[in-house]
Amino acid sequence: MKPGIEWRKPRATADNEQFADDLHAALGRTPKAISPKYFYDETGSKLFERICDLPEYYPTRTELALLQTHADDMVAQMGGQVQLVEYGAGALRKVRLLLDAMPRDSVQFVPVDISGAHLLSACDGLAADYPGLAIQPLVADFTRQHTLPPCARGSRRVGFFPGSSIGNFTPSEADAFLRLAAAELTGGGLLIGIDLVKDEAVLHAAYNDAEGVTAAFNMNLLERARNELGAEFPTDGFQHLAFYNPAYRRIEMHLRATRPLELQLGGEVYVFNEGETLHTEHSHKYTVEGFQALAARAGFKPGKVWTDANRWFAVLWLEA
Ligand code: AVJ
Repeated sequence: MKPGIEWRKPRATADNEQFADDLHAALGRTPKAISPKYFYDETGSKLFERICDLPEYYPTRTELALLQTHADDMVAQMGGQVQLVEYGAGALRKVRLLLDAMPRDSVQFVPVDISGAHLLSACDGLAADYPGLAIQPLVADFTRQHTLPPCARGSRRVGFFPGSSIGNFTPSEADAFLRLAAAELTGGGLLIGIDLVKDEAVLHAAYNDAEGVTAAFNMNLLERARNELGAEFPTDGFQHLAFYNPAYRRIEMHLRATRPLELQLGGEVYVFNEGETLHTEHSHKYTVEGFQALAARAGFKPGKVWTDANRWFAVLWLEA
């Protein structure tokens, strides 16, 4: 396998035009709602990394510990030569724990992320720390049709989807993603992290941190609209709202209008009543059994499961 970073030209999936179209659509519907993928510009990606280090935000820490303890066992499920595809790669922190357990020349690493500049600088850092590792970053929205580099002969393609990022999807979106993944990973498998159903107070604190980093992360969506699309709205017009919705077993994040107000975007005026929200994210929580059933319907065969003593988080191996 050819070592070093090979740069694949991004397709125009994450540009301003798409953001503008989606934001218009989001503000025009009732209730107002937008995809959380628009959190992740450069600033948003950095804020998310700060969230991962917050004392209240247990998922990152818990999953890192699982990867640390069980990397050998996880890698053993994957088989010899692999093309390792990380969906929503971000800072490339977790994958290092897997790479440390794999012979350098047995893996072709394909990190996929929507945030191009952020992905490339993360790849530079990874290449410096893992000389000789073949890295082929792909800037793309992995929920849409995308083309992975060809998998070398004799290699299995293995997906890595940590962080419970799948929680951002509704169950039907999760089903669609898992079907797409099962198709492109056929003959290999998927290593996926999921956040488990737990005490509501623990969940609530994780999305309402004392330092207000999660609030800034949520508000960054409006900052992007202002800076990139010229949106106009009162600066103090919105506040962060995050709560657990037990009926759907999910955390919901919203931007709530603190008073009746208008948001102008590209010649359109969108009205918010006092207390009305723009729904920005949901973060679904699962049981191991519930998630395995969802994955099985999408074409995976559930395998090993690793979980912490509190059963707050789980990493699952799924055969494709
Ligand atoms: C990246 C989707 C897993 O849902 O916990 C963290 C994003 N939002 N704090 C999550 C997030 C607010 C995170 N995921």
